[in-house]
Amino acid sequence: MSTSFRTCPLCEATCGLRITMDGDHVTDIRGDRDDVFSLGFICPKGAKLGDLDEDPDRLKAPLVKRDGEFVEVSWAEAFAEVDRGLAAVRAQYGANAVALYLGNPSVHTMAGPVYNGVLAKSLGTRNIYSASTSDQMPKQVSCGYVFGDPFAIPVPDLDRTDFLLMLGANPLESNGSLCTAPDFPGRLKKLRARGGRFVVVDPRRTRTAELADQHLFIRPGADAVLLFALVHTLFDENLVAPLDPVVSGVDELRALAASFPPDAVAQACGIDAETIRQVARDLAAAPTAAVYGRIGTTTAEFGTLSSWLVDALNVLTGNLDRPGGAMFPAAASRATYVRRRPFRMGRWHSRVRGLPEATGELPVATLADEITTPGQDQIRALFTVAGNPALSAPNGPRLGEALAELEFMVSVDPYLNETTRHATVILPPPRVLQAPHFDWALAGFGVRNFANYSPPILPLPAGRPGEAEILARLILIAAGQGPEAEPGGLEEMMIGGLLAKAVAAPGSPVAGQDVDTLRAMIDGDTPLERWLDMSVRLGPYGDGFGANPGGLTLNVLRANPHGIDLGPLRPRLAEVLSTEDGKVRLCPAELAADVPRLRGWLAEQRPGFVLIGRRHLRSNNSWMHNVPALVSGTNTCTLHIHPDDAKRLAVTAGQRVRLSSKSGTIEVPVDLTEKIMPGVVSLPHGWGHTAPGTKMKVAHTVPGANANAVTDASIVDVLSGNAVFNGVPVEIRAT
Ligand SMILES: Nc1nc2c(c(=O)[nH]1)N[C@H]1C(S)=C(S)[C@@H](COP(=O)(O)OP(=O)(O)OC[C@H]3O[C@@H](n4cnc5c(=O)[nH]c(N)nc54)[C@H](O)[C@@H]3O)O[C@H]1N2
Ligand SMILES: Nc1nc2c(c(=O)[nH]1)N[C@H]1C(S)=C(S)[C@@H](COP(=O)(O)OP(=O)(O)OC[C@H]3O[C@@H](n4cnc5c(=O)[nH]c(N)nc54)[C@H](O)[C@@H]3O)O[C@H]1N2
Ligand code: SF4
Ligand SMILES: [Mo]
Repeated sequence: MSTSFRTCPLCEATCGLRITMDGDHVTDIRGDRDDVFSLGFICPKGAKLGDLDEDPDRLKAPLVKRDGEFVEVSWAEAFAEVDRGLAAVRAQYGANAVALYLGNPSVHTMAGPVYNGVLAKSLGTRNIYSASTSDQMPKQVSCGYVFGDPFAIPVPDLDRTDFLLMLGANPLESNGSLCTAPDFPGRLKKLRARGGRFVVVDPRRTRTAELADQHLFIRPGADAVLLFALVHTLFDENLVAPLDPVVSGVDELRALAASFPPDAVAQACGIDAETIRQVARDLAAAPTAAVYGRIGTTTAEFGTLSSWLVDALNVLTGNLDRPGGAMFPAAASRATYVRRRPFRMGRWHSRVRGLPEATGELPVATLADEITTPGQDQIRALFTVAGNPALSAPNGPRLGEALAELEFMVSVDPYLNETTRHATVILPPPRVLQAPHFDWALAGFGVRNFANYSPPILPLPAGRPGEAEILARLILIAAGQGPEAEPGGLEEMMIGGLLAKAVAAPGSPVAGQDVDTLRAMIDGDTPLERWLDMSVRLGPYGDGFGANPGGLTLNVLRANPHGIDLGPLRPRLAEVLSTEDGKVRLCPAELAADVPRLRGWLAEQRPGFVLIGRRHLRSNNSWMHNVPALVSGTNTCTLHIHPDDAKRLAVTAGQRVRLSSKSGTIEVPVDLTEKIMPGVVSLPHGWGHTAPGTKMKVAHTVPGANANAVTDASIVDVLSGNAVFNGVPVEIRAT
C-alpha cells in the first residue's frame, strides 16, 4: 500500500486528493485534509477518479481506421498515418482545409496549455475551434474590451465579500467555474456565517439557490436586461460609488442604461421592478460586494452584454479590484511583467457565416458549416484534442454527420466515443495517474492565490507516450518534420523562445541576461517539468533565476505536495489593464453596438416553452457516464418541468415526452418539480450515448438523450459568436 497526493483534474475546483494504491490499483481516494486550498473537500467524481482511471474501456493503444474498422497499431504506425493523412489533405486543399478543435479537458491536463497553442500555430490554419465558444467566450470578449485583456477575468473575492450576487451559476453541482474555489458550498456557508448575504438569480431553485438569502427566478435569457436595470437604478438613485479616474465611459453607460428602467424589464425578467431596485440598493449598500455571472449568463443570446454588465456593476459599486469585491488573481506561472497588446477581435471571419475570430479562434457553432459547405478552404481534415463536440456543440448531431464527411480526422482522446468514432487515427493519452498535474489556467481564477504541482503517481509504461509527447509529435508532424522527429528539439526551442522574451522585457527579473545561462539553470525530469520550473521562476512569486532567493521553483513545488498558499487576492488592476489608453473602459463602443439588438429583444413577445441546461454533481459534460458509480441515483437525463405545465400538457412524472425545436426532436422522460419556473424546461447536456461504433459499455446502458439535438447552432451571441444553450424555444408533446 502506498499513499500519494494529487490535485484532482476533473473540474475547476482543484481539490487535493489523498490516493491510496495497492500496486497500480487505486484502493481509496479521499480529500487531502492538508491541501492548503481544499482542506479535505472532495466530491463524488474525485472519489471515483480511480474507477475512471481504471475504466476498462479506456484505450490502451492507438487505433487506426482501416476499411471502416478500427485496428490497434503501434505508436510509430499511428504517427506515420497522421503524417500521411495530413500531408495529403494539405497538398490537395491547402492549410486552411485542416481544423483543430480543443475540448474542455485540454485546459485541465498539464500538457494542453503548454502545447495546444503551438499545435494551432504549426497547423497554420485559421480553422481553430474550442469549447470556449460553447462556454465562456462572451466573458473573454467583454473583459477584452473593458480591461484590454481577454484573460483578465475578475473573480468574486468569495472568502471576504459581504454580498454576492450570483447569476446563472450553480456551484453546489458544478463546484464553480471561472472562480476556482474548492469547497465552494462551504465557502458560501461561511459567507453567511460571517453575516454576509448572497442572492441567486436562476430560472431554477437550485441547491445553490436554496442555500442563498434570496433567490430570484428569472426568465431565461433576460440577464442582460436585468443587469441593465440594476445599472440604471444605481445611476437613478445616486448609488454609484466615487469612481477612480482610471474609469472611462461612465456617462455613456448611464445614457445606455436610461432605456432599461426596472419597470421596462420587469415583465421580460419575471422579476418585479421594486425587487430589482432593492437588489441594486443592497449591492450599493454592502460594505463590499461582488457580482458573478456564469454559464447561465454566457451561453445565451446576449452573453457578452451580460458579462460586460456584471463587471460594470462591480466597477460602479466601487468593488472592482478591492478585497471583498471582484479581483484579479495572480497565477504563479503567469509572468506579470509581460505587457499585452490591447485586445482586438474579428481579425478574420469564418468563411461561411462571417462570424468573427476571437482569441485566435472561430465559433464552434459554425464548425459544421465549414465542413459541409463546398468552396475554397472548406474543412477536409480535423484534429480534436480532449473534445466531444458531437455531443457538446450546439446542433451536435448535425456536427456528427459533418464529421463523417471528413477525409481525415485525428483525435487525442482516451475514449472511442460519439466524436472519436469518426476519426481516422485515435491517439489515447495514458492513465490519469501516469500524468503529472499543474493548473496553469485555473490558478488564474483562484479565490486565493495558490500553486500546486503533482508529479505522476505511476510511471509511464515503456514505449507509451504521455500527452505532452503526443502533442509534441503532432506539432512536429504539422511543422513538416515528419513522424519520427524527436520532440526534444521542439521543447528546447519553446523554452528558448520564452526566455528570449523574458530577457528582453523591461521589468522582468532576468532582463538583459543571457538565454543559454538561464537555460542551463532550469530544473526538471521531463519537458513539462522544465517548462514549469521556468514559468514559476519568472512568475510573480518566483525566484527570478536567483533575483529573488527563496522564491518559487520546481523544487519548492515538489517539496510541498499539499500545495503552496500564496495568500488572499491582492489589488492589481494597474498590472492587468491592457487597454490602449490605460483606462477601464466602462462603455466600449464595440459592446454598446449590440444594445439596439437587446432593445429589439425586449420588445418581442415570446410565448411557448424555452429550454435551459443543468449540471449534476456526479457528471461532467459528456465523458463520465462510463463509470457505474457515477451514473446511478439522481444523475439522470430527465426533463424538468413545472407541475402546472405538466398538467396542461397532460403528462405525468416519468412519462416520456417528445421535445422538439427547429433543429430536431428527442424523447426524454419528465421529472415534475416546482423548482423550475413555469414555461421553462431543463435538460442536462452530455448525454445521448446511442451512436453505433463507440466503446463505452456502461454509457450505452444509460444513454439519455442529447440536449444538443434541439439547440440551434444558427443562433449565437452576436458579439462573441458563442453558442446559445439557454432560452432555446421548444415544443413538448406527450408520446
Ligand atoms: N446543451 C449544452 N451543451 C453544452 C453545455 C451546456 O451547458 N449545455 N456546456 C458547454 C461547456 S461549458 C463545455 S466546456 C463543453 C465541453 O465540450 P467538450 O470539451 O467538447 O466535451 P466534453 O464532454 O468535455 O469532452 C471531453 C473529451 O475529452 C476526453 N478526455 C478526458 N480526459 C482527457 C485527457 O486527459 N486527455 C485528452 N486528450 N482527452 C481527455 C473525453 O474522453 C471526452 O472525449 O460543452 C458545452 N456544451
Ligand atoms: N458536476 C459537474 N461539474 C461541472 C461540470 C459538469 O458538467 N458537471 N461542467 C464544468 C464546466 S465545463 C463548466 S463551464 C462549469 C459551469 O459551472 P456553472 O456555471 O455553475 O454551471 P451550471 O451548474 O450549469 O449552472 C448554470 C445555472 O444557470 C441556470 N440558467 C440557465 N439559463 C439561465 C439564464 O438564462 N439566466 C440565469 N441567470 N440562469 C440560467 C441554470 O438553471 C443553472 O442552474 O461547471 C463545471 N463543473
Ligand atoms: S469538486 Fe472537482 S476538483 Fe474537487 S473532487 Fe470534485 S471533480 Fe475533483
Ligand atoms: Mo465549460
